[in-house]
Amino acid sequence: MLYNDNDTVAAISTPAGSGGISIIRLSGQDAFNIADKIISGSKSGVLSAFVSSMGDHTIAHGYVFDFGKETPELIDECLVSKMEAPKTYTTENIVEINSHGGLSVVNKTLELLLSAGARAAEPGEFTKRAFLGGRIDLSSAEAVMDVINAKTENGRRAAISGLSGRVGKEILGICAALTEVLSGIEVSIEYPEYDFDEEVGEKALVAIDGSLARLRALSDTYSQGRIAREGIKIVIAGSPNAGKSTLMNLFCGSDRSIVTDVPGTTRDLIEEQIQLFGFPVTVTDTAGIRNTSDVVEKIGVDRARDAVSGADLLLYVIDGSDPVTEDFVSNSAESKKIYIINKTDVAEDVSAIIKGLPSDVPCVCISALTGDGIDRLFGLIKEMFLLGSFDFTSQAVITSSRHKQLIDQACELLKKCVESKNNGLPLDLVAEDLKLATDSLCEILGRNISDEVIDNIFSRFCVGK
Ligand SMILES: Nc1nc2c(ncn2[C@@H]2O[C@H](COP(=O)(O)OP(=O)(O)OP(=O)(O)O)[C@@H](O)[C@H]2O)c(=O)[nH]1
Ligand SMILES: [Mg+2]
Repeated sequence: MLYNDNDTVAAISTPAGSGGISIIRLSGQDAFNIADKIISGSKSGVLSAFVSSMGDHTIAHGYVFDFGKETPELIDECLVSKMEAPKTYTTENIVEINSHGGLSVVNKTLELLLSAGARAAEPGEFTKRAFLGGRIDLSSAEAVMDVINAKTENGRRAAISGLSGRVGKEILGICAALTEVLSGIEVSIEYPEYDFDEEVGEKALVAIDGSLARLRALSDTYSQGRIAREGIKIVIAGSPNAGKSTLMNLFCGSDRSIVTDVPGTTRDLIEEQIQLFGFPVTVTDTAGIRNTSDVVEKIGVDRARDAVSGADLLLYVIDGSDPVTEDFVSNSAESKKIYIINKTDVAEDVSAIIKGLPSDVPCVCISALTGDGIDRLFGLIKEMFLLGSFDFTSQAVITSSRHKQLIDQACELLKKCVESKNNGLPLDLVAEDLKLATDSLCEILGRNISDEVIDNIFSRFCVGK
């Protein structure tokens, strides 16, 4: 970062736009002096080091003034909170100004703070300061944005697992166990005359095995953690008139897509965010896939194919009452697929259709019109993604691909340690990989990592957090 981390920084911490109140936050060693330059305790605008004279962790009523004018101009009436370091969000001195939430008032107040000596905060800089100040580890800091962005129950639970330090604590515990092994090995290397090797080696194996099991369990939480954070992308595709839009509307619980009996009704992608079993789900309805010379419909079909390739789950709808020769659109190998035989309320016999489907892909018969079979479909989706069978409230859950990568890297290195030991290689070689594994885990907590990585993580934050 080009900026000096000792600067006092300011930003609007509430969302842009009009609201009942907005909060402008100021953090750094000069926060109180800077606030003094724009806030007065009296409506007449007398400067009296108002914020500096407030008690620690108190809130007071005051007025924001533009003292740069010949006659000080009253900008807003406000409530000011004063929080002295180190017991604050950033671990630094903090002033928060609760102002009336109009865009112009808030921007003017920020502008005055900047003229009085503050610097505009970078995205995530307040949280970055909390991390650099040692109040939270990097895994907790990263979870702050997840908490802000969480849109569903389980998203929130997974995020709070990170924020409350559950992940950090588990990693710290594993690091401590590995560090103990390392120091044992180092002692035995340093004092070869005592011949501890055998005993130290055995102890090391037990501890490494235990750590491996804990790390694998943590790594396994990622598939659920990722779903809780990012959700699942479900794409509904199939031939024209198969009932895709009717199914879409069942998912949404509203008439989101237009339904008619004219084949080719849906032409563009229709997307909606919903919640399924407490998880965020994006459902996309698509144009019926067929060969067409209609220019607009053709673009729609291309978009449908693109959407299919980016889906976590493809629901391929087949009209059970009038099955056309299907090409059973394939999506990428990693994503999941369910065949849906629709219109069972009017279809006579769907067994021939089922026979023609690949047997390794699940198939559900429904009537999107009456809702019959939809619970079976939801049940299958729940099973496929293990939704609902995971306890987010008490367990450490990883939601970040960075954490997953580092944990898997540490696992590989620990596996190598076990192999080296079993193959009779000297303990100092085992120690080398053990050290690297511990380093990987420390990176999750934000120890010994480059400024570049830190800046990159916080740049994804919003300004004001
Ligand atoms: N009987 C019956 N009719 C259905 C069912 N699902 C859909 N339909 C009817 O089938 C017709 C087409 O439904 P849509 O949902 O628009 O089909 P679509 O696959 O979105 O069609 P396109 O957007 O044109 O590709 C409409 O008249 C629906 O009412 C069903 O389960 N049973
Ligand atoms: Mg449609």
